[in-house]
Amino acid sequence: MEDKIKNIQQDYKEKIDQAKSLKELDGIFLELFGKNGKLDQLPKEFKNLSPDKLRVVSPLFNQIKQELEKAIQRKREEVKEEIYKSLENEKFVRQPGRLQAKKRQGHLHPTTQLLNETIELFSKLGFERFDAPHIDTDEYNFELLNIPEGHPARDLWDTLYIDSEKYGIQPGKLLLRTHTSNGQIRAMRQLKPPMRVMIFDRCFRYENLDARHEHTLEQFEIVYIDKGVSMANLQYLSEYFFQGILGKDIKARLRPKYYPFVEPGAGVDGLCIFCKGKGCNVCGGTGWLELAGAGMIHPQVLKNGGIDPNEYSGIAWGVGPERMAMLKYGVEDIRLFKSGDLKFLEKY
Ligand code: FA5
Repeated sequence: MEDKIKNIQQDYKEKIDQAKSLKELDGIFLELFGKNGKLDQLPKEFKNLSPDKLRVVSPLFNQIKQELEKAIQRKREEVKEEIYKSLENEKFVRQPGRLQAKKRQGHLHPTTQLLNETIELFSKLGFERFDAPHIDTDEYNFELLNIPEGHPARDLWDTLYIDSEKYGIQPGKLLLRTHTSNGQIRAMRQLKPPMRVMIFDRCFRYENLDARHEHTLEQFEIVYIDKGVSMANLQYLSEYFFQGILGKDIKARLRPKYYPFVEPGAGVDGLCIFCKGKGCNVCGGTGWLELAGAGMIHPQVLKNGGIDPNEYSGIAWGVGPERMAMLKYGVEDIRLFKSGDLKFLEKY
């Protein structure tokens, strides 16, 4: 039995020394220690040995078993080391990982898409972008637009005021603009007629939030001043816009509506895109949806902008791109637009 154990030791020491791969070493390990492996089977034969013999054979067996196990482990480390060395000189070709290959493509936000379409429509008619500040004075947002302090019309805009005293400005005089109309007077003073401008971007209101009201909202407004501009232009431009965004069959309707900076003022309705005028739940059975506010610029506002109302007339027209996007894409709640919810945004 001792010879048998020593022979196994001899044979396998050589085999282990000559092994060149981890796979070969795994095979050797199984031959020795696996089920029915050479060393695994040996103890079965120990039962025939005398106790004296067993006292010699048993420790020898354990010693050689451990030696072979260690020899395999050592050789494994050597083989690994050689593999690492050989890889140092390899040139690697980078391939995209699975995540990279499936990189998600982003797209423009639905409100931005609608805003861009609107800008494109009016650019074709010669309207140019005019920027007005988001943080503005009471003067530009209200006073110069015929809305002096204490005027009841201020209630139309729930305003977020800034603690202006901190900045050395009289209290209540600094605010977050409530509408893009804050750019009207600046545009008039800077550009002089004839002029066609688009004022757009964010506005802010101290609103009770619901499915149609946001505190941070988009607006898009045009100001068109020239000789002989009339309500007919307003009707034409409203229909041009509705048809460009919502479809060729969407007519526009002007209804009297009060805004202090226009006279006459108009609520601009679009034919309901759902029932096409027949009357449904969305339009409250009227067949029309109010989509914009507009009117002929008030003579006093023209004067405030340095323009002679006897020589020129103008129209101002403002719409909420988010409300338009709700209609166009069938979105039920305006708050989804700024929710950052990717499941929602990916649909558009
Ligand atoms: C105005 O803000 C006027 N400056 C529009 C105007 C311009 C009138 C030029 C005359 C001449 P109004 O408050 O109605 O008007 O808002 C205009 C549009 O902004 C609304 O039709 C609506 O589409 C959008 N809007 C108003 N409030 C909100 C809100 N809280 N959330 C989302 N959209 C809003």
